[in-house]
Amino acid sequence: MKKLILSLVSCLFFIAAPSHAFEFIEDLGEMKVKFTGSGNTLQIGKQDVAIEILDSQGRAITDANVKVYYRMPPMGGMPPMNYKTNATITDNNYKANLNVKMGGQWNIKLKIKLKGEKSKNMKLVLNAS
Ligand SMILES: [Cu+2]
Repeated sequence: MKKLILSLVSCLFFIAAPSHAFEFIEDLGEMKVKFTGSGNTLQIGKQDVAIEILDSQGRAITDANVKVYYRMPPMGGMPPMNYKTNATITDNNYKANLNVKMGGQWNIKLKIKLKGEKSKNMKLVLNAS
């Protein structure tokens, strides 16, 4: 199952990111979420990732509350690693600074809360290197 997810993820990279940047787009009900980073995949160490949220008309939603959770599941006697950071908005884009402590598979969850609505999650798996 992990292998399947990873190969799906690499296919997405191939389709969505021919150059040096990853980009994932998902429709979460009324909003469309675009998650991008500057590397081919997550880099080990500190980096900024960007989250763009568009409404059904394609207009940027700039007053959402956006949190990025990133987690490495437990492996070989290593406890799970859990991190969370708040994204801040600049120029219609939410930015979050991640500090990825090690290479391997990370589960990413973008938790997005629009005013007066329940929060919605976008989940993906990235292989940091
Ligand atoms: Cu690990």
